[in-house]
Amino acid sequence: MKVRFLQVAIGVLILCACSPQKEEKEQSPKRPNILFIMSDDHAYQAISAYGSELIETPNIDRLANEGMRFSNATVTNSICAPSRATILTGKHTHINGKIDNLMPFDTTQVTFPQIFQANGYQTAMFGKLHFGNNPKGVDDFMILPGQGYYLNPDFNTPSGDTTIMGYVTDVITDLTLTWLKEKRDEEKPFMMMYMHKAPHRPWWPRPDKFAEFTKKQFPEPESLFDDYKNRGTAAKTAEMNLLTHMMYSHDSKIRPELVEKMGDKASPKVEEFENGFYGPYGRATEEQKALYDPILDSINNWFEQNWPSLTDEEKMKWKYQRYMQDYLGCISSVDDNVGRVLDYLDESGLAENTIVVYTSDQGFYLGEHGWFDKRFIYDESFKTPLMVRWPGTVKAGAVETEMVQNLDFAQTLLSAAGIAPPSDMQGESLMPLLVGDREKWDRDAVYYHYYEYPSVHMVKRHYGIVTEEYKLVHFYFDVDEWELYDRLNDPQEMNNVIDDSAYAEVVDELKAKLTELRVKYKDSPELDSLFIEKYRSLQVEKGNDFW
Ligand code: SGN
Ligand code: CA
Repeated sequence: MKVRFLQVAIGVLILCACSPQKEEKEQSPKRPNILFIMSDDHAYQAISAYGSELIETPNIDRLANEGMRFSNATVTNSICAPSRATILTGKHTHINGKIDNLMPFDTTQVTFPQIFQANGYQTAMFGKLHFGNNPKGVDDFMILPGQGYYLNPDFNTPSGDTTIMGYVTDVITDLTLTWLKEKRDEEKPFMMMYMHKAPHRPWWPRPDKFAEFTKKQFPEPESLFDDYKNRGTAAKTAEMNLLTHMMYSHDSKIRPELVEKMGDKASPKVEEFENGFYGPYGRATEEQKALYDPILDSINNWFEQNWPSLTDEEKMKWKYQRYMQDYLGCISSVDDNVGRVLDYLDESGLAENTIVVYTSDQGFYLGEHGWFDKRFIYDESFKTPLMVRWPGTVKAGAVETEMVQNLDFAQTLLSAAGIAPPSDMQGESLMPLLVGDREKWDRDAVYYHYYEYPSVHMVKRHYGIVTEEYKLVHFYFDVDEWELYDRLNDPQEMNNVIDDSAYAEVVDELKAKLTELRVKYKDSPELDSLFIEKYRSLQVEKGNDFW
């Protein structure tokens, strides 16, 4: 109780300390608006500005062409709610407590929208939060409960719950546009968080995108058939391989009845398809089903005729294509909708004084290492897209290669708005990089810590240090294994060189540096053990059978 009171008191103090004097408020009518766009699981490999060979994303690319693209933006803990907690608090997850999707978020903590609100900004949030509680510090919000639905989504709002018919990416954008057009207070700058559910699993595109993308074939990544040789136990035991863990029905849209008939072991029983096939399809109206059915029929007919004779290699290839068709179909809608919002900013004249950020809550595997999902410190899930457009301040077409993190976002946005960030935030403002003053930036390593294990996809707990040249990782639970990757010579991270004597010195140096980083960010072996115990009791309480 005492601790709680203290936390609230500290929160109030922080809010007060950050409130500018009245004079300052009146003097700064030109404070920039902020439009923070975030998608869920949008891999940088699926953005053409990042050189994607899979899809064109002309609207998202505008932000790179007209602003700055960060080629080494990363997360501190590659999973949904922890990433969001880090973004909102500007703190590592072992400090804000949201170390995994399960752990409750302590809502007495200060989140950055509260600071904007206290400083005279009009604030709003639309879309996916995935926190288990409503956002604080926003004047208006409509958020999806939990993961939300692709079709005819439900929303939590300040005045109760509601359901809106349509496709989730379009609906979230409609809400955002309506707010900008009708609810915006022209006397105040705004800070809007526009957050997509797409392209989260189970990937369910809009009918027209489903029709369009199921006609396409995509280039395979080089490591699709990775056998995890020269890697540690964690890569070998993770359950996110397309062939063995991607489900025919839940993921590839084979009707559950057909999967049952085919007797496939990789997919659960029909009644377990709450989230998967019957999750989205079950919510479709008869009219919506009529649009999906012909395409589903053609996929299912092909599967019924051909699947029995496919080799494992052919099954893997087929699953990869189905995966990309649906995942990229979802992204195509995100791109169209980002375009709608950018067009409105142009038409309304808001574009000029609005900072637009595009990012994702983390990266994702698009078949690299044979995987889908995220969680690992390896590049595809460790990195995340980040583009910032700020006319007049950020040079158009700039590419920044420095290592930045989602940990830095809160301080960056606050600084951009002229608000002093609270001193206990753990990131760095990206302002020096945004204005091209790189000399003021001296970060040479970042820290990462993933916790959610044992859980879906079974990625073991690990922490690590990443520099431009190396990645040193410690898997510390269940196993005690270290891995080292030479990022410059082995960018695909296929060879763990921890035992290669040529790297002995590098390992010593990096281990020392990692210890320093753990101290700097206030992480420790004691906290590691505490979180294992907390997680174990939460899982047991929820009746989850991982322990
Ligand atoms: C769901 C997904 C998983 C995913 C987690 C976490 N399964 O459980 O594949 O890793 O969410 O994702 S599904 O039944 O929804 O397909 S997160 O983005 O929320 O962290
Ligand atoms: Ca996510």
